Amino acid sequence: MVSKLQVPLTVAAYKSDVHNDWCPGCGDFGILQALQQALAELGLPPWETMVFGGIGCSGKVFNYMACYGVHTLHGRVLPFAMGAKLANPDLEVIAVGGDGDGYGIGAGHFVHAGRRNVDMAYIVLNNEVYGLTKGQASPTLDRGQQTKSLPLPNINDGIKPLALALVTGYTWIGRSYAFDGKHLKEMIKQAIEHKGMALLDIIQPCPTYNDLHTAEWFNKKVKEEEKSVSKLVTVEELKHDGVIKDPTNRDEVFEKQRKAFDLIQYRGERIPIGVFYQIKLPTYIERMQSQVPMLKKYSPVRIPYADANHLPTTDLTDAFEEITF
Ligand SMILES: Cc1ncc(C[n+]2csc(CCOP(=O)(O)OP(=O)(O)O)c2C)c(N)n1
Ligand code: SF4
Ligand SMILES: [Mg+2]
Repeated sequence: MVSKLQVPLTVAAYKSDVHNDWCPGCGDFGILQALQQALAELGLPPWETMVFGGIGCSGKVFNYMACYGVHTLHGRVLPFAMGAKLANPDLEVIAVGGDGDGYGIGAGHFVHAGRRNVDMAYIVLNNEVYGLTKGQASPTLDRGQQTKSLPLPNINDGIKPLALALVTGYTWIGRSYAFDGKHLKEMIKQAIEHKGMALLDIIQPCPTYNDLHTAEWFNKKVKEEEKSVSKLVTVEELKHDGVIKDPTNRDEVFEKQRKAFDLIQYRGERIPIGVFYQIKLPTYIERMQSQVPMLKKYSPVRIPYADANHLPTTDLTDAFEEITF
């Protein structure tokens, strides 16, 4: 269990002095700031927090944070992060990557992370393009859309990541927006605090390559009335409560899954944000502990492998005999 600090932590405690090379106006800035604020408000010590990065502009989030972190391989942020959490459940583990990273090349890991339900948060910065490699269509760009790097409109359908998360077992599923700092910070806090695998998909404008879904498009100014009309609507405004009260009640689970699915497919003028689905189910570690009782006492990194005389605590004689003969 990560210890919560009594003294207030400031956002500055999570800021690194690494030079930031994101483009001006990139939605990633808002997400980085909200993540640092969320960690500070939760009082999670930077030395017990690990942020893993995928490959892409989004994968650099951890570079700009003063906590432990690993820049992983393209599409492999989840196995790295899950491995760290399983080895040392005392760490707060957060994986941060892009839509190309997680829903494209990393799609296989995305599916299996759902059914494992490791206790961690996965934050996806969804800009519908491969930003770092100059704006090719990502798996979330819809058919017929043509962003500025595409010579012709996209011929593939876009996938719905939240729907994929719903059918593969993610136990907390939410969406937020990069430039709604208040909503985003609260959603990040909830995803981190949820005990199980949380997916937070964040709509992230990429002003350099996605010229269709810009910050202006999401928050359109109506000139005559001089006011902004947001494209976003909260699930609460749409009268949806996705939190399962009784995980053993199959009727409740199916009904809330069905409603969450309807909202994910929502074809209204506005795009829903918020928590679509949340259920409390045993985590991977809890299921492991029921089979390997020693894990209740020790996390894997703390299992004593040798006694005071430096002799191994495990008798490997039988195993060696099997290997030799
Ligand atoms: C195995 C492999 N294939 C391809 C690449 C090239 N590559 C680097 S980043 C990237 C796409 C990143 O897109 P996304 O995950 O959406 O992140 P963004 O830059 O949009 O934040 C690709 C294809 C790579 N680094 N490794
Ligand atoms: S290319 Fe797009 S996603 Fe990458 S830093 Fe620039 S604006 Fe952000
Ligand atoms: Mg992207």
